[in-house]
Amino acid sequence: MPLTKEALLGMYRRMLTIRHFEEGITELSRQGLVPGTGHVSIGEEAVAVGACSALGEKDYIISTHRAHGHLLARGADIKVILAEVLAKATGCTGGKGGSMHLSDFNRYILGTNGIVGAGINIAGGVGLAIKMRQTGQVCLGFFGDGAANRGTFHEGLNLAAVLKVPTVFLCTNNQYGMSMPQSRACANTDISARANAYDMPGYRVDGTDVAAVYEAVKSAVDRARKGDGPSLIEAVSYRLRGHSMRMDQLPGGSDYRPKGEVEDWTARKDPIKLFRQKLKELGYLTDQEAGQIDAECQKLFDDALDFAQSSPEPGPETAFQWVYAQEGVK
Ligand SMILES: Cc1ncc(C[n+]2csc(CCOP(=O)(O)OP(=O)(O)O)c2C)c(N)n1
Ligand SMILES: [Mg+2]
Repeated sequence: MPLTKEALLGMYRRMLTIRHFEEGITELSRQGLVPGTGHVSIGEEAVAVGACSALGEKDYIISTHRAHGHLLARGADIKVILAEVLAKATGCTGGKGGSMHLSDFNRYILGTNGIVGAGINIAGGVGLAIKMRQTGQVCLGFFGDGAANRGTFHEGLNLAAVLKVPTVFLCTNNQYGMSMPQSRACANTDISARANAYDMPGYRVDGTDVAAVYEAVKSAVDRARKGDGPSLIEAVSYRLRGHSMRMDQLPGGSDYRPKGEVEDWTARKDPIKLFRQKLKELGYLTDQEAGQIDAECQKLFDDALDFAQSSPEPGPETAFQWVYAQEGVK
């Protein structure tokens, strides 16, 4: 069924919310207000929103170090996420995890992970738990092109296929792993082609086209829910910012990219610009409405910032909290 006007506008709004959030924290990081670092997904918003829009309410996601977009696309509370990025006690892990350790169990977001490639296997394991419990859910595991070169990729996909678990493996190929171009790290840059080795469907989609991502993920989710096993999707996009906010602040921090490459992708393939254009062509959006949505999404960030900045820092008494499981506490 084609997406309705309301669904498409909702997706546009979520993409813009992610963009404002990540532009906002980039500025905060420049001002020294973000402890540690963080990895923004500017240019990759169509992957997060297209994929999460194809999930049912109770489907799980597992994510990576570059996760704000996935959390926001899945409906996590922007205030709680921003508070965590700013290491405040009101954040989702009480301000102790920061940008790379986000979760929202009420929204079936089981966590993000700074260990590249580790989430692939967790997503397969969650799929196995779903299958054993027979709950009819699906688990979507996000990972990057760099992660696809770790051994966990082979182990995770092979076992998931053997056990026929309801997991969708979604690789965001943003064409870089830190400063390493994918073309120098992969003999065959088509990651989706590896699906053949695991006897599962593989799809390669334009990751700057939110509807294309949605369609591919939807068919993989439908297949998983029917009990037909996992799929591999590769969403080809581009990281419009540096590897991390901190790396971008270093002199020459993005010198590893060919001159003009970022500018070219920004001009031609910014997923938000492309989607706005498409919505206008469909007659679903005017310039005035686009301006209004933009202001509303900016306000979501501004309100979240007020909340986070007026929140306390975690107290020293919380340092050992959640280190070990407590009896009777889930
Ligand atoms: C096991 C492991 N090795 C190396 C690192 C350092 N590291 C952090 S992010 C990253 C690049 C990951 O690239 P990719 O999977 O393409 O994700 P992207 O950053 O492009 O979103 C690396 C090597 C790490 N965190 N974990
Ligand atoms: Mg990458």
